[in-house]
Amino acid sequence: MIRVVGAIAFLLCFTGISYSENCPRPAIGSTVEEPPDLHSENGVLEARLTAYDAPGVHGSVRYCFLDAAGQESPTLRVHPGDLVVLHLTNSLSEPGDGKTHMAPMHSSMHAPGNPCTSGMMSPVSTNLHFHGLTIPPVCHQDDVLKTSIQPGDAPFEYRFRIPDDEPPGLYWYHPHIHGFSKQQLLGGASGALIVEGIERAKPATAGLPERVFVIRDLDLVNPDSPPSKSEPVVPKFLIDRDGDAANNGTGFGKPAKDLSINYVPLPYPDYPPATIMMKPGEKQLWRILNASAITYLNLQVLFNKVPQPLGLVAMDGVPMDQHNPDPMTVDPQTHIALPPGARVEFVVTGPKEGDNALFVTRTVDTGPGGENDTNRALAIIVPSSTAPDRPRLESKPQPLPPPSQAWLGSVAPVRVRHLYFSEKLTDPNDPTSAIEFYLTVDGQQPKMFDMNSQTPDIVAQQGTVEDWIIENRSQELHAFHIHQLHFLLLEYSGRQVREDFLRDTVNVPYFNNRTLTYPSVRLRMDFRDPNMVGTFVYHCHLLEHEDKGMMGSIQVVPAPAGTPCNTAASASPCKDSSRAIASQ
Ligand SMILES: [Cu+2]
Repeated sequence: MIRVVGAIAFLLCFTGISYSENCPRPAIGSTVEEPPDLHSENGVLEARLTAYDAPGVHGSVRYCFLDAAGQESPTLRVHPGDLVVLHLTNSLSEPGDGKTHMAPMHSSMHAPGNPCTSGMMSPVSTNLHFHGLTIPPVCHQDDVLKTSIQPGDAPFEYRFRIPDDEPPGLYWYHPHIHGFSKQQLLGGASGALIVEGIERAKPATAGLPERVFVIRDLDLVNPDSPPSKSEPVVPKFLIDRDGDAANNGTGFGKPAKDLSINYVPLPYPDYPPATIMMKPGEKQLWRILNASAITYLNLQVLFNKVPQPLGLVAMDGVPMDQHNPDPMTVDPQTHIALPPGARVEFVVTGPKEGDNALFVTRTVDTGPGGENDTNRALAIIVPSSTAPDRPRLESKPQPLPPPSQAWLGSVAPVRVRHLYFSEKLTDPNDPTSAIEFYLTVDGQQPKMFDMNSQTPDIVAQQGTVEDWIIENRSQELHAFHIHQLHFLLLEYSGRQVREDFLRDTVNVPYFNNRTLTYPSVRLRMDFRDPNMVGTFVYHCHLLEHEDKGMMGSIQVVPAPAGTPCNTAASASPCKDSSRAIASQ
């Protein structure tokens, strides 16, 4: 049951939003506006971004990035091959309590004051991670292990080139300050990045109007409210070990977090929906980013309570079916699960006049140790011939050249690695004691991620492909994410899956104490692109888990000299996969 009532009462009693401060937010129940766009020009996207914060309700803090024109968290629109130059200024002030918590997470051997090396990560530090892009893990490009910009630092320059073969699709940027990622993401510090040209890969999208919806989570606006009386009665509200509303298995009751869509808040307990305007019966490409810190989505579009087919064209920024000799036009689904960090792009047809149309998220069973991700409406879809015209994708696109590398599913892995997610009470005798979160290479000692460590947890070789089997030994879902690269999901919970697309973020099912083995996923990891040479991280994308240690580091070393694909000293990409062994 998705409720759409109560909006008016809610609007009257809600007073927490201010328009006079940094990072203003639209009113509850607003029409959803697209994020502002910054387009590259003549192959360059150069922009100024400033990180701001402002006090929110109940001691929370709002965060945002403003561009030079004062636009909030703009969508960065680029083409493959473009140069991106971002001048990032840190204007964070930690308005929540006015105190400064400078908590050095890195050894003093690194010069303080140098944003490339200080590793100083505090609530008022900032940096940027470009989630999904295959760009080098080095300072000024996509490093989050050392790069950290403090308030008062000179504008910090990000400068990188979008690879010529970066798949067209939806990517995103957000700060990645270890220990404080959750807080900043919950506050709204995130934005979309679109590599243009999806219509070149998926002709079914040519000429379609395009929408961008960024779904974020936030601390509850009304944490003390009882659930709406229109909901079924649920078990007594419990707090999970992370301090959030615990999964009660019903889809109702208090959620762990509220949601917003393009910053329009959707607060518990009545979830007054936002409004999406569409011309009746119009086909559109919807590009949806789950920028939540901890909330899973399970998206549906309902017309008169009937789930509508959503024609999937891309997941996690990568068009589907690109290696299939007989590609389907689109992959029709009636619901789409999206863990924090993931993206989906699909074709949807607008409702007819008179249809009762809703965009919703269904509950997700996050496990007995997980958070409560409830059923709720995101937006009413209003069919109207006066709905604004949206920018359209190119109607006669040049087809994208076929991929230059062999399909990942047909490349034999050079090794299999085993990793596992686990959690431990700091005091095993005290169930209320704090939890430590681990992501461990099997055989190594479980430990919280250490920003001071100089030793990578995994060393892999550029040019190769590996299979990783990742177990979940805890009783809640985790979302595995790795920077710099995509992978192919081969097995989920022991079952083979045949996916024709790549991901960079995937659910790992929880352990329910009733099976002989731990649930797992098997992933084929693609280390072929030379851009990823260097050291970077993999982690749980539930950011409170990442902040509390559920992360590891990997060093990708150049292929040895003399191998056919050696590009260690060369800028020319090694794309011929000649070192890869076809398995069939
Ligand atoms: Cu997790």
